[in-house]
Amino acid sequence: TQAPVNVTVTGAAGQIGYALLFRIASGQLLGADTPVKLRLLEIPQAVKAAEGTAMELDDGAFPLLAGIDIFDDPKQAFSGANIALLVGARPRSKGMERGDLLEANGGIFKPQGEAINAGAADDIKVLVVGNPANTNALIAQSHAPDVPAERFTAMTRLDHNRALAQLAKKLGVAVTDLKKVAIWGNHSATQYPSVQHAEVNGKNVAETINDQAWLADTFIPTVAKRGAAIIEARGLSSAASAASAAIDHVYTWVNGTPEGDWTSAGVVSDGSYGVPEGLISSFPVTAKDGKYEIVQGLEIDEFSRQRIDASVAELAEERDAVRKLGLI
Ligand code: NAX
Repeated sequence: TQAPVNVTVTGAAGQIGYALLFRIASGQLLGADTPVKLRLLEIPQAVKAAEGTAMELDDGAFPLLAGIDIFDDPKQAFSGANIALLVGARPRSKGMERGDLLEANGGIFKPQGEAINAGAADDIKVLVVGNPANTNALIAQSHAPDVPAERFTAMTRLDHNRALAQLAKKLGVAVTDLKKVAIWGNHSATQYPSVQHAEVNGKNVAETINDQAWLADTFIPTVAKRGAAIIEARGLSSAASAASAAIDHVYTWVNGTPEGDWTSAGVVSDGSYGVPEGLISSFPVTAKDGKYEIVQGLEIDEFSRQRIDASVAELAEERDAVRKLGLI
């Protein structure tokens, strides 16, 4: 049998952690042949709650779960990590300015980036879920100079999945009938869920829907503001759907995208599509041989151009703000 893969999860005692850890333990992150060892990172006050989750993981008697260790020190938690899911972050509290939010998160993602640099396994793959996810990923990446930059990614797969679900409903088809939907830019309200290249059973989605007003005024804001709608309905932010998207992001990264389709992920820009090099922005991406690659050569129409530029401008502002704060 295969040696266990070390999976480090931060924010393990939180809502997303509670949904995520059981899916990892059951083999859905890496596949049914791969045993996993969990390394949970929490702040000291939440270690006890993480221990409670670990007790329940034990009680699942998962055949693939080879061990659970709990830490409050990032250096230990990331030691030997093959996969790191950075879920724990500092939420925006009432009256908090963006600079304060970025600074608080810098205090989390800088030491985590350093710890990954110091002790993670050579094949480390990092997914940042904790918000502001793209910029938190940039902070961590910039403190891990010995790790190839492309190993740091930010999650927009939940936005991608939300877009698939909305389109499938509108068209009366299964999500599996849809291909080439894309999320561009920041995981925030400025994100651009694009159907410009999307296909439904081989036909262009925009032409099939034939309702530009619905696409611009209903579809895009529904996807971009879905997080707020979930909070309004549930009284709590998205958790199981976010965990599910994190599973999808890593599973795809390791196992690849199907021929003729792509997915969406926040990855380090190489300057493609006018997105400044180094920003961690969402793009349409394919995965092959354990690598995400930005889909190249797409024609970008005028509507898409404006939407992409607006979201990328926000990312550049966030980068400038964390640079000013000395966080990158
Ligand atoms: P919770 O508040 O339930 O859990 C967060 C956990 O992180 C807490 O247990 C806390 O103790 C822990 N934590 C805080 N600082 C830490 C540190 N330095 N090291 C380790 N652990 C630390 O939040 P939850 O609902 O689980 O959401 C987690 C994050 O995901 C939030 O930042 C949230 O905004 C973000 N989300 C991102 C999404 C995305 O699509 N990228 C969607 C869902 C979610 O909103």
